[in-house]
Amino acid sequence: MTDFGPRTHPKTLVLFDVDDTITPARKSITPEMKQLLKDLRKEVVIGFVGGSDLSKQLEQLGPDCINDFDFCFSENGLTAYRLGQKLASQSFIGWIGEEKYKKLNSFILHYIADLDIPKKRGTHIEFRNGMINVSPIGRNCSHPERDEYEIYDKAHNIRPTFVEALKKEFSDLSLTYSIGGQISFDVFPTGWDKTYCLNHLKGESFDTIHFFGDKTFKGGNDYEIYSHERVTGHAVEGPHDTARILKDLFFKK
Ligand code: M1P
Repeated sequence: MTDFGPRTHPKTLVLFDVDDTITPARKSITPEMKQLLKDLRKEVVIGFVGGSDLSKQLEQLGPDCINDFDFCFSENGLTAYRLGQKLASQSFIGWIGEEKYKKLNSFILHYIADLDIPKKRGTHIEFRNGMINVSPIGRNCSHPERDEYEIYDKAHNIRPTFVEALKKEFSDLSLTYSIGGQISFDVFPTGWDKTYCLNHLKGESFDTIHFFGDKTFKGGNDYEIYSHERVTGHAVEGPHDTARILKDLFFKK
């Protein structure tokens, strides 16, 4: 495997969730966090593993994020880059097949059509490489509308109820439904959670893999990787907390 270049701890990898771990939810990284990660990259090997697709991470982490991190794992690692080079991966449609996907897609669209919620905005299903993302309000909503929807969703249990209906209807499919953000949930084959990215590290020789995430509780989309036996997990309450722990772990004199 290619050398990562000089690092104080070349056998330590630090992986980060994105939303609410190194950026505010669906917002851009701050210059302070960007600098901290740049400094950290002199100490250890770094990567991110997000549920979102790469286009959103490019918006949030900057257009050069593929080169700012040693590993970029989008969609839990179903889209992956190592030192700026794309790695081979599987696809959701290849796994599920067109016929079963059509049934899933139609059920979701009918369910949303019948859903009585205050606002609907469009792009209710986002078809990605390694998963689909389903949003009752629709991904075209504005930032104030997403904040408003999140509160409504919590009060009326919209997404958990939706997920239960899908589990019942598609009990023959080995699918996982993950509520990782504010307005949507991800649907992917069971096992294609964030631990999927560890498959890309099999040929590497890290002796420590740290992971930082905010949704590390059971049911959260960081839970599986946070509690994985190969990983030292850190539960954080936001980017400020991530920064605090990083300074404590790697920059304390
Ligand atoms: O990274 C967490 C989640 O971020 C987005 O969720 P939402 O738009 O609901 O806030 C999505 O990109 C989702 O896929 C992802 O898991």
